[in-house]
Amino acid sequence: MAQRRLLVTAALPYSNGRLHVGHIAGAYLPADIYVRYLRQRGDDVRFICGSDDNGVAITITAAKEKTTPQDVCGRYRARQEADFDGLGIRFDIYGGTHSPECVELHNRISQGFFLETHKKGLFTKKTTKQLYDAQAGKFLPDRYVQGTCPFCKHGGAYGDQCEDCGRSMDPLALIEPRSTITGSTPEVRETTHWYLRLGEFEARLKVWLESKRESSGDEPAWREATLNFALGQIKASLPERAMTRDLEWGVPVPLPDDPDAAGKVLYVWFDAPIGYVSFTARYCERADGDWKAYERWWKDPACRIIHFIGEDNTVFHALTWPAMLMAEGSFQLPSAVVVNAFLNERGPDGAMLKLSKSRMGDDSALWIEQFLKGYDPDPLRYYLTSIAPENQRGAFEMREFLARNNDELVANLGNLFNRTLTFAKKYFDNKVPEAGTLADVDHELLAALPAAFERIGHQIEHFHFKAALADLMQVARSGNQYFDAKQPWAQRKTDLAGCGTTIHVCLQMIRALTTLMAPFLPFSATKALALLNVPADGALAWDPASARLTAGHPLGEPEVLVKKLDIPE
Ligand code: B3M
Ligand code: ZN
Repeated sequence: MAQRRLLVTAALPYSNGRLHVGHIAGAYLPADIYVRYLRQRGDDVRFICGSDDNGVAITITAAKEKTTPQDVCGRYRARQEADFDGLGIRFDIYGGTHSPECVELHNRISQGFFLETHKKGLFTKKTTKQLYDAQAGKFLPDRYVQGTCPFCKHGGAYGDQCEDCGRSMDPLALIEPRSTITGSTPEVRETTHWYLRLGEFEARLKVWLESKRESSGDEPAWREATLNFALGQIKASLPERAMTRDLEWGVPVPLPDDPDAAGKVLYVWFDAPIGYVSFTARYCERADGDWKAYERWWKDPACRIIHFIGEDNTVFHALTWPAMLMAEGSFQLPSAVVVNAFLNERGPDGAMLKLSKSRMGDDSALWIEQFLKGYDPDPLRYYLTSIAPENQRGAFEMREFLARNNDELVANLGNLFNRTLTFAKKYFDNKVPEAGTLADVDHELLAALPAAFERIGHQIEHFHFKAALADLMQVARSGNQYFDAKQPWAQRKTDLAGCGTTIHVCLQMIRALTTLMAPFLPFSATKALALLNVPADGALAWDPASARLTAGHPLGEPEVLVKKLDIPE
């Protein structure tokens, strides 16, 4: 297998709130599964994430919590990092667009990006009317203003985007706007900003997006919903968008000779995706002492860039960011933008509820922080992947989570490990018995393993994580069926060698399953290696030939792989 070079990113969470299961299911878990698989396969991959610290949302939280934006970012960032760590989501760098470690490099690269685009004449400098809160003495960009969406009539649309229909917004188009700072009705005043003429990129974006309908080489096609949404926006035509804001918090607009630029910063959706670049640069600086080495990832077509995001970020990753990259000109475009739909919560009465800060209580188990106090990470990784909103919205239900842990992870995957290992311990001196003479069914089962590596790998490559996991569970099920059919407990009394064959085959199966489950259930895979007494180093290579046990290999002490969870009445 040829080694490939890939840069994988997951959306940068705003550092003004906690993470819930919806965030994880949307972007971070699928990205982590993908990256783990690529590493097992032997690809050269870096996994980039960090906090989105700039922008209005953070300043609003700071005002509410009567503190500074720096303080808000620092606090939430630490909590988010702990959440990711607890779930086994491991980035090569977790940067922050305003974190002490990254802000200098981030500002420099973002400003360079802006200036290059400016030099090319792709911004229009324009004085326009904007909403202004006279009580607060502030212009009201983006989330500072809320009103009714003119398209879908959703009542809580923000000045930059309607989260209900996903369309990007002109704040002046909002029906009955109100300031989110003071609640007052804003007035209209004039201010000057720099607008990126997205319309000039429509034709190129269209060709590029159309090319993603089909897979090309080993680059998979994009999800249809993503393409339809993005192409639909182009069809309706892309407006020019202000890439600067009247705000103190953010990346200063780098036009020192222009008095109109004073007191302005770059729009958060301009600098946030550049965070992917600046964090890569910071990573390179840490790893090889040379921040410029980021170009090896961002400017070398031999590297492939994959963005994982939730559906509300589609406009920015499938249209604005690629247009920015085309405008600046020296970077390559992403190979794929992998978009998941929202995850809702299904209440006990079946009602679909939005996962949101305002609705969920502080101690809801759907906050990752809370969840990890009560449960291990793998059952959640399993459940979230099995209900992954890959093509439509999904729903989280606590009882279903518990039931699927018990009925699937424990009763299927865990059971195959358990029964095989206890049998080997009891009757084969805790060693791998000889394969002996293989009958057709034994052969078939062993021959199915390389095919499973191939198939599950292919599904992961194509971002079909849910299907890959279902396939993996099917492999485990076939192992249990084999065990049931062979009845080693009866075989043992009449045909000890045949019984050895059965256990040998089952051990090869659980050894293979250990590698196959590792992208999804990394903690369990590590434990499984210990149960099998296989040294961890290199043990999870995505290679059926190396995922084998030799006869006579001494096994570890049998222990339960997956714990049963209590289901409350
Ligand atoms: N912070 C939005 C979000 O968390 C935004 C993503 C930025 S990715 C460059 O939904
Ligand atoms: Zn709307």
